[in-house]
Amino acid sequence: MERSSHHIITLYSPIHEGHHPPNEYLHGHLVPFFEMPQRLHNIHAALTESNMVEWREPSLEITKDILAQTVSADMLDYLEYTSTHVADVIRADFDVYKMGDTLNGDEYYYESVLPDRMAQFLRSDDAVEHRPTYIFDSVSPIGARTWEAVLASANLAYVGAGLLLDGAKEVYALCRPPGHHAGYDYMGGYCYINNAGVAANHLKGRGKVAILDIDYHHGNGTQALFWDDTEVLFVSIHGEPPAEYPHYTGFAAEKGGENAPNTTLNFPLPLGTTDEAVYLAALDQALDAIRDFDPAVLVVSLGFDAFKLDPISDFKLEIASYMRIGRRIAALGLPTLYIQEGGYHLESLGDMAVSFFRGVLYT
Ligand code: OKP
Ligand code: ZN
Repeated sequence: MERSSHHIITLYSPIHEGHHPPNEYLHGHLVPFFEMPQRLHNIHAALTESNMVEWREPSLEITKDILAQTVSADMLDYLEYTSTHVADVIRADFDVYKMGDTLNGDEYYYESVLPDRMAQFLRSDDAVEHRPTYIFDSVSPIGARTWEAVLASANLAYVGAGLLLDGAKEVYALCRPPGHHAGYDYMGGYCYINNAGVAANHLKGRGKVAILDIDYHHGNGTQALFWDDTEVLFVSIHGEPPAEYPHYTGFAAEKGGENAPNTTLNFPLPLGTTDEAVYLAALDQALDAIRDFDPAVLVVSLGFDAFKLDPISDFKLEIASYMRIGRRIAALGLPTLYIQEGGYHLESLGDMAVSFFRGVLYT
């Protein structure tokens, strides 16, 4: 094994800390919001100690114009407005429950309405005064500092892509909130803007782009963004639908739109997959498909939730599995942007990040 001498450029912004929804709803109980700031603090501390990374805190380059390639302008406006006026937006709901005087500005707007895009009988010409909806579940709440956190997160992906365009070999965008469940005009699953999508759209200037999504959950948003795009290959390994979230996508039969057949490739694996060999065999097939596609660059949606102790997931990978995964991905030899997605076992997140990037560096 050859020891490589360089550090991995790692992009980070502390602005994510302002986005900390208080809880999720679980069958009548409130449980902690699993997608919490401490996740990144633990990864940050472990990587700092490992001495493998070069930290950078890039300034904001992303703009609404740049984002318009990946996200509907109306949804961006909705997200910004809801975040910056959150108390106004939820006041009427609180008043109905005679709770108006409990508002303190620290609330989060939790969507509880079907997104417009799923409302098949809603017609614009008979719309009365109507506030559009874009969020497909109750785990992408919007608070006063969500907008700036989401922008900062997408910015890391965008700046990371720019560094690859400038010749960097690998970059890690330590994004939070994650992005892969967000589509062009919908948000959900802790996600608001699709960071991998923002990066891939930027990288398309360089040539074909492959996206490998190894988060435990299917990246439905990323898949949808590039569904009919011949220039972008989307490959995902995840807990199988319909059992696993997001439940309705990620079947092996989903292979791309009619103009772009076989540019989507899904590897749904059974819940409870305990055997690393099963996972690595799927990964090897995924990597073969990427080689065949012959992309100029690779984007990895990097989740750490396939780990055996992850509280909301059901694969059984070990910490050391991540080193093997990192080594295999890096062996492709492609300029690669790693984008943080999920991973919720707080105590192990740092160890997984270190393990993964050891694999990447010591190929
Ligand atoms: C985000 B990422 C509702 C459960 C919702 C959402 C999981 C989102 C995962 N009962 N769980 O892909 O890590
Ligand atoms: Zn996930």
